[in-house]
Amino acid sequence: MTSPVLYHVAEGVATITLNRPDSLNALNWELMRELLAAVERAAKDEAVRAVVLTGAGRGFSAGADLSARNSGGETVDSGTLLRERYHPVVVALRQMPKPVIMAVNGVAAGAGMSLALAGDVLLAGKSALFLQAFSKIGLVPDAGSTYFLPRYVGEMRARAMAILAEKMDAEEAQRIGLVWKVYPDDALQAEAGRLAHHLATMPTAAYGMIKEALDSSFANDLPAQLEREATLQSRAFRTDDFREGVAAFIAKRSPRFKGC
Ligand code: T3D
Repeated sequence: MTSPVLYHVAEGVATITLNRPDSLNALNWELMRELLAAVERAAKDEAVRAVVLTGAGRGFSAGADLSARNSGGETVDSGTLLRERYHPVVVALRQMPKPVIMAVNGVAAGAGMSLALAGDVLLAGKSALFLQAFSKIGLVPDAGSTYFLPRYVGEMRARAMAILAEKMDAEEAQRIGLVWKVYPDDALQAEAGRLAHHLATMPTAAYGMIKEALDSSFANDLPAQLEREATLQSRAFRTDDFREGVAAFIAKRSPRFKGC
Protein backbone atom coordinates (compact mmCIF):
# COMPACT_ATOMS: atom_id res chain seq x y z
CA MET A 1 0.00 0.00 0.00
CA THR A 2 1.28 3.52 -0.78
CA SER A 3 2.32 5.48 2.25
CA PRO A 4 0.11 8.55 2.91
CA VAL A 5 3.22 10.53 3.90
CA LEU A 6 6.55 10.47 2.10
CA TYR A 7 9.77 11.37 3.91
CA HIS A 8 13.01 12.11 2.14
CA VAL A 9 16.26 13.58 3.43
CA ALA A 10 18.97 15.06 1.22
CA GLU A 11 21.73 17.55 2.01
CA GLY A 12 20.34 18.59 5.38
CA VAL A 13 16.75 19.01 4.17
CA ALA A 14 13.84 16.76 5.10
CA THR A 15 11.01 16.90 2.58
CA ILE A 16 7.69 15.66 3.92
CA THR A 17 5.02 15.08 1.28
CA LEU A 18 1.33 14.54 2.03
CA ASN A 19 0.57 11.70 -0.33
CA ARG A 20 -3.12 11.07 -0.94
CA PRO A 21 -3.39 12.99 -4.21
CA ASP A 22 -6.70 11.41 -5.28
CA SER A 23 -8.45 13.19 -2.42
CA LEU A 24 -6.28 16.33 -2.55
CA ASN A 25 -4.34 14.94 0.40
CA ALA A 26 -7.35 14.83 2.70
CA LEU A 27 -6.21 14.17 6.24
CA ASN A 28 -7.25 10.81 7.61
CA TRP A 29 -6.20 9.06 10.80
CA GLU A 30 -3.33 7.15 9.21
CA LEU A 31 -1.96 10.20 7.39
CA MET A 32 -1.95 12.25 10.59
CA ARG A 33 -0.21 9.45 12.49
CA GLU A 34 2.49 9.21 9.83
CA LEU A 35 2.77 12.98 9.55
CA LEU A 36 3.46 13.24 13.28
CA ALA A 37 6.10 10.51 13.00
CA ALA A 38 7.75 12.35 10.09
CA VAL A 39 7.73 15.72 11.85
CA GLU A 40 9.17 14.20 15.03
CA ARG A 41 11.82 12.36 13.02
CA ALA A 42 12.89 15.58 11.28
CA ALA A 43 13.01 17.39 14.63
CA LYS A 44 15.26 14.76 16.20
CA ASP A 45 17.60 14.12 13.27
CA GLU A 46 20.66 16.35 13.76
CA ALA A 47 21.54 15.94 10.09
CA VAL A 48 18.28 17.70 9.19
CA ARG A 49 18.59 21.49 9.36
CA ALA A 50 15.51 22.55 7.39
CA VAL A 51 12.15 21.00 6.56
CA VAL A 52 9.82 21.35 3.58
CA LEU A 53 6.19 20.24 3.84
CA THR A 54 4.21 19.97 0.62
CA GLY A 55 1.49 17.96 -1.08
CA ALA A 56 1.55 15.38 -3.85
CA GLY A 57 -0.53 16.08 -6.94
CA ARG A 58 -2.56 19.24 -7.56
CA GLY A 59 -3.37 20.09 -3.93
CA PHE A 60 -1.64 20.83 -0.64
CA SER A 61 -4.44 19.42 1.52
CA ALA A 62 -8.26 19.56 1.41
CA GLY A 63 -8.41 19.25 5.19
CA ALA A 64 -10.05 16.50 7.20
CA ASP A 65 -11.09 13.46 5.18
CA LEU A 66 -14.86 13.80 4.95
CA SER A 67 -15.45 10.47 3.24
CA ALA A 68 -14.99 8.59 6.49
CA ARG A 69 -17.50 10.93 8.15
CA ASN A 70 -20.08 10.42 5.39
CA SER A 71 -19.90 6.64 5.42
CA GLY A 72 -20.90 6.54 9.06
CA GLY A 73 -17.84 4.43 9.79
CA GLU A 74 -15.98 7.24 11.54
CA THR A 75 -17.52 7.65 14.95
CA VAL A 76 -14.70 9.40 16.78
CA ASP A 77 -15.84 12.75 18.17
CA SER A 78 -14.26 15.69 16.33
CA GLY A 79 -12.78 17.14 19.52
CA THR A 80 -11.16 13.83 20.37
CA LEU A 81 -9.83 13.50 16.83
CA LEU A 82 -8.33 16.98 17.01
CA ARG A 83 -6.71 16.44 20.39
CA GLU A 84 -5.27 13.06 19.50
CA ARG A 85 -4.26 13.52 15.88
CA TYR A 86 -4.05 17.18 14.89
CA HIS A 87 -2.82 19.05 17.94
CA PRO A 88 0.39 17.00 18.33
CA VAL A 89 1.29 17.73 14.69
CA VAL A 90 0.62 21.47 14.94
CA VAL A 91 2.58 21.73 18.18
CA ALA A 92 5.45 19.62 16.80
CA LEU A 93 5.67 21.85 13.73
CA ARG A 94 5.76 25.00 15.86
CA GLN A 95 8.30 23.52 18.25
CA MET A 96 10.53 22.18 15.48
CA PRO A 97 13.95 23.64 16.36
CA LYS A 98 14.71 24.35 12.69
CA PRO A 99 12.92 26.23 9.92
CA VAL A 100 9.82 24.72 8.32
CA ILE A 101 8.96 25.84 4.79
CA MET A 102 5.40 25.21 3.65
CA ALA A 103 5.27 24.77 -0.12
CA VAL A 104 1.56 25.18 -0.84
CA ASN A 105 1.15 23.68 -4.28
CA GLY A 106 -2.63 23.93 -4.68
CA VAL A 107 -5.68 24.13 -2.48
CA ALA A 108 -5.13 24.37 1.29
CA ALA A 109 -8.56 23.98 2.86
CA GLY A 110 -9.82 23.49 6.40
CA ALA A 111 -7.24 21.85 8.60
CA GLY A 112 -5.01 21.67 5.51
CA MET A 113 -4.84 25.45 5.65
CA SER A 114 -4.19 25.29 9.40
CA LEU A 115 -1.22 23.03 8.75
CA ALA A 116 0.15 25.47 6.16
CA LEU A 117 -0.14 28.30 8.69
CA ALA A 118 1.86 26.34 11.26
CA GLY A 119 5.07 26.68 9.23
CA ASP A 120 7.70 29.42 9.35
CA VAL A 121 7.96 30.48 5.71
CA LEU A 122 4.91 29.95 3.53
CA LEU A 123 5.59 29.74 -0.20
CA ALA A 124 2.75 29.24 -2.66
CA GLY A 125 2.32 28.25 -6.26
CA LYS A 126 0.36 30.76 -8.35
CA SER A 127 -2.67 28.46 -8.46
CA ALA A 128 -2.71 27.85 -4.69
CA LEU A 129 -6.00 28.57 -2.95
CA PHE A 130 -6.64 29.15 0.74
CA LEU A 131 -10.02 28.24 2.16
CA GLN A 132 -11.38 28.25 5.69
CA ALA A 133 -13.80 25.54 4.62
CA PHE A 134 -15.04 24.69 8.09
CA SER A 135 -18.24 26.75 8.28
CA LYS A 136 -19.39 25.37 4.91
CA ILE A 137 -19.94 22.03 6.62
CA GLY A 138 -21.09 23.41 9.96
CA LEU A 139 -17.76 23.25 11.76
CA VAL A 140 -15.52 25.73 13.54
CA PRO A 141 -11.98 26.56 12.33
CA ASP A 142 -9.58 24.23 14.09
CA ALA A 143 -6.05 22.83 14.18
CA GLY A 144 -4.72 26.31 14.95
CA SER A 145 -6.54 28.44 12.38
CA THR A 146 -8.18 30.67 15.01
CA TYR A 147 -4.75 31.12 16.62
CA PHE A 148 -2.67 31.81 13.51
CA LEU A 149 -5.09 33.71 11.30
CA PRO A 150 -5.83 36.75 13.53
CA ARG A 151 -2.14 37.02 14.32
CA TYR A 152 -1.11 36.95 10.67
CA VAL A 153 -3.82 38.95 8.96
CA GLY A 154 -5.68 40.80 11.73
CA GLU A 155 -8.97 40.05 13.38
CA MET A 156 -11.29 41.56 10.77
CA ARG A 157 -9.85 39.48 7.94
CA ALA A 158 -9.71 36.36 10.10
CA ARG A 159 -13.39 36.75 10.97
CA ALA A 160 -14.40 37.30 7.34
CA MET A 161 -12.33 34.33 6.14
CA ALA A 162 -13.82 32.05 8.79
CA ILE A 163 -17.41 33.15 8.34
CA LEU A 164 -17.57 33.69 4.58
CA ALA A 165 -15.40 30.63 3.74
CA GLU A 166 -14.46 32.06 0.36
CA LYS A 167 -11.51 30.77 -1.63
CA MET A 168 -8.58 33.17 -1.57
CA ASP A 169 -5.98 33.02 -4.31
CA ALA A 170 -2.24 33.06 -3.71
CA GLU A 171 -1.69 36.67 -4.75
CA GLU A 172 -4.39 37.96 -2.41
CA ALA A 173 -3.04 35.72 0.35
CA GLN A 174 0.39 37.26 -0.19
CA ARG A 175 -1.07 40.76 -0.23
CA ILE A 176 -2.70 40.31 3.19
CA GLY A 177 0.35 38.68 4.76
CA LEU A 178 -0.50 34.97 4.73
CA VAL A 179 2.12 34.05 2.15
CA TRP A 180 5.76 35.07 1.93
CA LYS A 181 6.31 34.54 -1.81
CA VAL A 182 4.34 33.27 -4.80
CA TYR A 183 6.04 31.35 -7.61
CA PRO A 184 4.84 29.93 -10.93
CA ASP A 185 3.41 26.48 -10.18
CA ASP A 186 6.15 24.64 -12.03
CA ALA A 187 8.88 26.53 -10.11
CA LEU A 188 7.45 26.15 -6.58
CA GLN A 189 9.09 22.88 -5.54
CA ALA A 190 12.49 23.94 -6.89
CA GLU A 191 12.27 27.30 -5.13
CA ALA A 192 11.23 25.66 -1.85
CA GLY A 193 14.12 23.21 -2.17
CA ARG A 194 16.57 25.99 -3.01
CA LEU A 195 15.54 28.01 0.04
CA ALA A 196 15.59 24.95 2.31
CA HIS A 197 19.08 23.96 1.16
CA HIS A 198 20.28 27.49 1.80
CA LEU A 199 18.73 27.49 5.30
CA ALA A 200 20.37 24.11 5.99
CA THR A 201 23.76 25.81 5.72
CA MET A 202 22.84 28.58 8.13
CA PRO A 203 22.90 28.88 11.99
CA THR A 204 20.20 26.33 12.80
CA ALA A 205 20.33 26.77 16.58
CA ALA A 206 19.71 30.51 16.17
CA TYR A 207 16.70 29.75 13.95
CA GLY A 208 15.28 27.53 16.68
CA MET A 209 15.71 30.34 19.18
CA ILE A 210 14.17 32.90 16.80
CA LYS A 211 11.11 30.67 16.63
CA GLU A 212 10.97 30.45 20.43
CA ALA A 213 11.25 34.23 20.76
CA LEU A 214 8.49 34.93 18.27
CA ASP A 215 6.22 32.25 19.73
CA SER A 216 6.28 33.98 23.11
CA SER A 217 5.84 37.49 21.71
CA PHE A 218 2.05 37.84 21.83
CA ALA A 219 1.76 36.29 25.29
CA ASN A 220 4.27 38.70 26.89
CA ASP A 221 4.34 42.35 27.80
CA LEU A 222 7.41 44.35 26.73
CA PRO A 223 9.57 43.76 29.84
CA ALA A 224 8.86 40.03 29.76
CA GLN A 225 9.63 39.80 26.06
CA LEU A 226 12.86 41.81 26.48
CA GLU A 227 13.87 39.30 29.15
CA ARG A 228 12.98 36.40 26.85
CA GLU A 229 15.18 37.90 24.12
CA ALA A 230 18.07 38.36 26.54
CA THR A 231 17.80 34.76 27.79
CA LEU A 232 17.76 33.39 24.26
CA GLN A 233 20.59 35.70 23.23
CA SER A 234 22.71 34.32 26.07
CA ARG A 235 22.19 30.88 24.57
CA ALA A 236 22.95 32.11 21.06
CA PHE A 237 26.04 33.88 22.35
CA ARG A 238 27.46 30.53 23.48
CA THR A 239 27.04 28.77 20.12
CA ASP A 240 29.94 27.95 17.81
CA ASP A 241 27.95 29.53 15.01
CA PHE A 242 27.96 32.94 16.70
CA ARG A 243 31.75 32.79 17.00
CA GLU A 244 32.01 31.67 13.38
CA GLY A 245 29.62 34.37 12.18
CA VAL A 246 31.64 37.12 13.82
CA ALA A 247 34.99 35.65 12.72
CA ALA A 248 33.78 35.38 9.13
CA PHE A 249 32.50 38.95 9.18
CA ILE A 250 35.80 40.32 10.49
CA ALA A 251 37.81 38.22 8.02
CA LYS A 252 35.48 39.30 5.17
CA ARG A 253 34.76 35.70 4.19
CA SER A 254 31.64 33.54 4.00
CA PRO A 255 30.72 31.85 7.29
CA ARG A 256 30.78 28.07 7.65
CA PHE A 257 27.96 27.39 10.09
CA LYS A 258 27.60 23.99 11.74
CA GLY A 259 24.13 24.57 13.08
CA CYS A 260 25.10 24.60 16.75
O1 T3D B 1 -14.30 15.72 12.62
C1 T3D B 1 -13.31 16.20 12.04
O2 T3D B 1 -12.74 15.64 11.09
C2 T3D B 1 -12.75 17.45 12.65
C3 T3D B 1 -11.72 18.09 11.83
C4 T3D B 1 -12.03 19.02 10.90
C5 T3D B 1 -10.99 19.71 10.15
C6 T3D B 1 -11.37 20.13 8.74
O3 T3D B 1 -10.46 20.24 7.93
S1 T3D B 1 -13.00 20.43 8.34
C7 T3D B 1 -12.90 20.91 6.61
C8 T3D B 1 -12.81 19.71 5.69
N1 T3D B 1 -12.55 20.10 4.32
C9 T3D B 1 -13.47 20.59 3.52
O4 T3D B 1 -14.61 20.81 3.89
C10 T3D B 1 -13.06 20.82 2.08
C11 T3D B 1 -13.83 19.85 1.17
N2 T3D B 1 -13.35 19.96 -0.20
C12 T3D B 1 -13.67 20.98 -1.01
O5 T3D B 1 -14.40 21.89 -0.67
C13 T3D B 1 -13.11 20.91 -2.40
O6 T3D B 1 -12.73 19.59 -2.68
C14 T3D B 1 -11.88 21.83 -2.59
C15 T3D B 1 -12.35 23.30 -2.59
C16 T3D B 1 -10.86 21.63 -1.50
C17 T3D B 1 -11.23 21.53 -3.96
O7 T3D B 1 -12.21 21.58 -4.97
P1 T3D B 1 -11.86 20.98 -6.40
O8 T3D B 1 -13.04 21.29 -7.29
O9 T3D B 1 -10.53 21.49 -6.86
O10 T3D B 1 -11.68 19.40 -6.23
P2 T3D B 1 -12.82 18.32 -5.95
O11 T3D B 1 -13.30 17.77 -7.27
O12 T3D B 1 -13.86 18.85 -5.04
O13 T3D B 1 -11.99 17.21 -5.16
C18 T3D B 1 -11.15 16.29 -5.85
C19 T3D B 1 -11.30 14.95 -5.17
O14 T3D B 1 -10.90 15.06 -3.80
C20 T3D B 1 -12.78 14.51 -5.12
O15 T3D B 1 -12.80 13.12 -5.21
P3 T3D B 1 -13.36 12.38 -6.55
O16 T3D B 1 -14.71 12.88 -6.80
O17 T3D B 1 -12.37 12.77 -7.62
O18 T3D B 1 -13.29 10.91 -6.20
C21 T3D B 1 -13.22 14.96 -3.75
O19 T3D B 1 -14.29 14.21 -3.26
C22 T3D B 1 -11.97 14.67 -2.95
N3 T3D B 1 -11.91 15.50 -1.74
C23 T3D B 1 -11.76 16.82 -1.66
N4 T3D B 1 -11.78 17.22 -0.41
C24 T3D B 1 -11.94 16.13 0.34
C25 T3D B 1 -12.04 15.02 -0.51
N5 T3D B 1 -12.22 13.78 -0.03
C26 T3D B 1 -12.32 13.64 1.30
N6 T3D B 1 -12.23 14.67 2.17
C27 T3D B 1 -12.05 15.92 1.74
N7 T3D B 1 -11.94 16.93 2.61
